[in-house]
Formats: sequence, structure tokens, C-alpha cells
Amino acid sequence: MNSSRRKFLLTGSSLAAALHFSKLFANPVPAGKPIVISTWPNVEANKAAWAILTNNGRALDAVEAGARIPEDDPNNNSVGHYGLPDRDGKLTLDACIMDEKGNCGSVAFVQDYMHVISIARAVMEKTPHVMLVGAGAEKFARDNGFKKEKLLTKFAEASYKEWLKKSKYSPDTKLNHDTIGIIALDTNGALSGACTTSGMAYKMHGRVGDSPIIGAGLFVDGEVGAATATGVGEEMIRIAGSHTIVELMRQGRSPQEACEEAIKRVIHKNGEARAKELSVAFLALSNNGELGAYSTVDDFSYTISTADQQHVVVKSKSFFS
Ligand code: SD4
Repeated sequence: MNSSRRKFLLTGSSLAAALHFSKLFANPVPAGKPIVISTWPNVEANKAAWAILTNNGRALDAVEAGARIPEDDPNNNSVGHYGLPDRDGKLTLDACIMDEKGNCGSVAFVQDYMHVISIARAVMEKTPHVMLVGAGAEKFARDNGFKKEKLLTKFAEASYKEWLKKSKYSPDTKLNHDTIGIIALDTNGALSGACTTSGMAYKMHGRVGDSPIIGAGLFVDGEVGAATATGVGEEMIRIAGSHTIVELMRQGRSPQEACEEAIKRVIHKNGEARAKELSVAFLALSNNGELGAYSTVDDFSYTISTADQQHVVVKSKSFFS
């Protein structure tokens, strides 16, 4: 998260959310349904999802509506229109969506279309495939009425020019780290999830992270639960993180225990010294509304909305705190 983003977080509706930040839960509490959780202080995204859930809407519609909010948020430099580019100066977007029945859609390496989460949903609903990438995904978007537009902003261009002076890439998500993974459980007990990102700033052109990879950045199994991720995507892919968490839940672990186990695997694979430099975080929800959250380092927060806790930002527990 860059410093301008941090400043933004302390204004307006985000201030209200930040004030709740002190409300740390010793353990995530079983919350029932409906419920929506999202990575980072995504208060406006949760509100959009919550409005659908409290109107007896589908979890799938709720997570899509929620994910669309940061895709068009000038203060989010990790998702959608206002994201930072790759090292060739191109903004490329990734997203996926999944419902309780295992239906899923995904797009990756998409340029010039802002609402990639909705394109991912269209892939799920209108094609026999799960994933479209690059020019093929863009053609599909165009053919299905999505608007092509210039997305790279002046701010992103200026940041890129600044980055070019040193041209040094390290997977330091602390610089821009606001990818949204959002999971909802609706009043009918159906679970869905969505994840959308511009990926790691200054990544190689063509690089795709975990966010559009079903099983890495997102996984949903309506009979068990769902998980999503944010951080250095290569690490989630290496352990098939979100799928691992759901499988651990299927075998009886709580969402919290499952998230902790997945983070321990990331740490085990990298060694503690390197893992301290890697920001990786998971968020999980069981199909009875119990949540879990855990991260490598102490920089992760998430937003929860339930009947009792309206759009509250909570600081996650972490391995290295
Ligand atoms: C990626 N997981 O592309 C994403 C980055 C991220 O907040 O989560 N940023 O690897």
C-alpha cells in the first residue's frame, strides 16, 4: 500500500472503518449468515455486496458487485482502472469468480477493460471454458459488449517513470497491496467468491499471479467453504493456497487453523528469513459463516460485514508479528 493510499484510508468513510481498527478480535468469531468478508479495508466493496445480501440476493451477485468497486477506485493502485503498470508500462488485469457449485470463470493479462471481474463472470456463464487470457479475453470482452478504454492514469504513468530510474523489481507488495478477494455467504446458504487485481506493480510483461488462478487466489466449495488470498502471488500458486485451505477445512480444520497451516507452508518453503520479506495473506469462510484470517507479516487487515458488525476493518493475526 503506498503512502498516498494510507492517507486516503484515514479520510471519509474509511476513517470510520479505521476507527474500528482498534477492535481486534482474539479469534475470528463464528458470524453466521449473511456475511461478506474482503481483503484490506474494502469498506465500500463490502457495502455494495451487503446491500445485495440483505435483499435476499445471491452471493455470486454480491461478490461481483463488491469486486467492481475497487476496479473503479482512484485511490486503489492495485486493482482495475487505477492500478500500476508492469515494467513495460502496460496495465494488465487479472480476475476470477466462483460459485458454490464449482462454476468458475477467469481472465488474465487483460488490457484496456476495467471491470475484469464481470468479464470473468461472463466467461463462466457464456463459454464452455474457465479461463481466457490476453488478446482472446479482450476479443471476448469486446464481443460481449464490454467497453474498451484507456486505463493507465497519469499517476500510474508518473509512478512508472519514477520506477524506471532504478528499474529494480522485488516482490515487495508493501508498495502497492490492495488486491481484493471477497467471499460472501447469502441467506440461502450459498457461498461465492471473487478476486481482482492489477497484479504486482512492475512485474514482467505477461506475468500472471495467483488472483485469476482458481485454487490459488480463490477457491470455493459450497459443501465446505471458501478461501482467497492477497500478497506475492507466486507463493500462493506454489502451494495452491486457497484450494489447500478449503481441503484442510473439509478434513475438519477450522478456517483459522486452515489459514495458519497454509501460511506455515509458505514459510516452510521459503525459510523464515526470506518469508519475513514476503507479504502473503489468506482469508477463509466456512459454509456456516465461521471465518479465518492469517498472514506472514503484520500488515494485513480485512473487512467484515455481518448483522452485528457492519463493514468493520479488522487487523489480521500473523506469523511474524
Ligand atoms: C498478485 N496477489 O498478482 C496479487 C498481488 C496482490 O495486493 O495481492 N496485491 O500476485
